[in-house]
Amino acid sequence: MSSVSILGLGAMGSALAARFLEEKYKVAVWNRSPEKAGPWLDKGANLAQTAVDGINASDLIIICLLDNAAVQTTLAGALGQLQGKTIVNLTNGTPDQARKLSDQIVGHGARYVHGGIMATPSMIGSPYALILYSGSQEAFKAHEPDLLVLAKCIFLSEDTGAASLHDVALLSGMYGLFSGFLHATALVRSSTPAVKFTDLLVPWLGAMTEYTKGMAKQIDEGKYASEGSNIAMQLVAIQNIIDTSAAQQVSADFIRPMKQLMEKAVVAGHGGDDISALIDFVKTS
Ligand code: FVH
Repeated sequence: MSSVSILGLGAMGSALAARFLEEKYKVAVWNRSPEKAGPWLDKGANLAQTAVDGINASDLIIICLLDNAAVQTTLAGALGQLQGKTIVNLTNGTPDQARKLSDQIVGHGARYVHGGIMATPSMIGSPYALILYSGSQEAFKAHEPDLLVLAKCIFLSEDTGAASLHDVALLSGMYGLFSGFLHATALVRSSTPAVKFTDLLVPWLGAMTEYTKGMAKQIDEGKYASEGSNIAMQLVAIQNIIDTSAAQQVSADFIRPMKQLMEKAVVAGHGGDDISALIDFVKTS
């Protein structure tokens, strides 16, 4: 019987534990607040009283806590028990945090893989779930069959920070989408219910998502010359969005930073370029 230890039974850790239990793994679970383990003990999991007990219970340890500071605290008293273990940390954080944890854990004789979960808890185990990995490729390969129980896997790099970098980049794209959705919906809300508006918004965003592929090509080639929708024109149009927001009593906080970047680009002589040229204006050095 394959075995795994799950440290962390929040919304995501619980979904991970549930999935392994479904696949008949021997599952040890640990959570700072042990009462959260109840439902999983009923389904056959074993309670680890301490994080050290959780680490001792299996060779594969999956950690999913709120942040990497919590991971650091949790592992602080268990570093001596890590020899020969594989630690897969699926906690969201920065690339540097992942690299530092890796150095510390590998220094205690374990293999370290960091993962970025591109899924909500209810998606775990579904064909839509994806987890990005980086760190020890050898450990990833050894446990890939176990990790596939949770989601599709993509191993990015032996640079341990790569999964977190791509994770936060994808989340940034998601928050851009959410901010656009929320601002657009707020604008029409006085006349159109949000659900009805998605009939227009979702296909439009789908078309614009396709458009970003052409933008990506321009960025990779460093050639931004516009064939139709230049920044100077869009700067006028974005002011109309801001003015309409004021008239609709909607904050322009989501959209104003975009206008400011367009202004910078126009001042720097890029008014005739496509919006992809803004990539050079989001760099801070
Ligand atoms: N839920 C989601 O949609 C996203 C999907 C993508 C990945 N994220 C990341 O997954 C990590 C865990 O998220 P979560 O949804 O499980 O979060 P919570 O339900 O809030 O559970 C948090 C767990 O962390 C434990 N914890 C917090 N602080 C500490 C600490 N100092 N020491 C030990 N454990 C700690 C907490 O324990 P307790 O409060 O129950 O005692 C929960 O087990 C996260 O990185 C997301 O960004 C989720």
